[in-house]
Amino acid sequence: MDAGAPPYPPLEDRPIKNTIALFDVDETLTPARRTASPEMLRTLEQLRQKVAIGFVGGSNLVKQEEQLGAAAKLPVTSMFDFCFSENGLTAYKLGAELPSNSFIKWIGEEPYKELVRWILHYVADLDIPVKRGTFVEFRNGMINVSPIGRNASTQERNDYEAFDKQHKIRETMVAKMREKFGHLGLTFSIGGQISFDVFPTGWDKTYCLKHLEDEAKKPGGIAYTTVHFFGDKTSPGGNDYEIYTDPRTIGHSVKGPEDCLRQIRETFGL
Ligand code: M1P
Repeated sequence: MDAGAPPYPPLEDRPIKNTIALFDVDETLTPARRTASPEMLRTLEQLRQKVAIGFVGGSNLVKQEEQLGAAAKLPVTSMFDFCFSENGLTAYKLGAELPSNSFIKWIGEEPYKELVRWILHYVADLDIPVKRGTFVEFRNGMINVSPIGRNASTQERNDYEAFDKQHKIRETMVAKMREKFGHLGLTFSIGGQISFDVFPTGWDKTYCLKHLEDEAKKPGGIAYTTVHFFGDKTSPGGNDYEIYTDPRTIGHSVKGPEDCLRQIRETFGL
């Protein structure tokens, strides 16, 4: 998507106007935590001429800006009709913010402090090869917990991911948290390489579908009757699983950005 990208038809004039294509970000539109390829950006541009497009990511908007917007030298909110950050807890339609929701308001300060206290104690006692900084990242709609810390470099991430697969650090921690904090109605979701997300049950990626349903209720709004979703973590426990299996979507499981490109072309005849 360069500066001279063609304008897009208004949503109501898209050739297939009741259809939207939604994409996960990491390992679907981009390699994990890296930027989208020019080919991916061009393909999204072509697709947007036909149907509405959106992304739905677990990360916050700043990271999606780095991964998608920076690659295109455009604000990410101008590249997609719908931007759903933090599973849609922060949402934009055509560059304008939609109503948001907050994790801290939902959980309350005291239970939150108890949660963080437990996490930091647990991480302190973990014996893993490397620890960096930011073990709990506080976001609008969730917290993100990382045993190695979010300040890990790319190499440290890759090494940790392999270590975690072998020693099941995150899986074990999540199982213990489910036991300890099950009563709070939280979901624990391992979506990336070094961390897991914690959010109220139901605030998974299906949360963004509420925004689409709201569209139909607006005067002259569009009812998105066909919602395609493309994601890589579509197995049980992965952070794409719920939306991938939701009866309101047509799920496409991808093996990475190359495979995603292939499936977009095949699905939409590009
Ligand atoms: O989008 C998948 C995940 O990406 C990041 O995970 P990690 O840093 O572990 O690779 C995080 O932003 C996480 O919240 C998100 O679900």
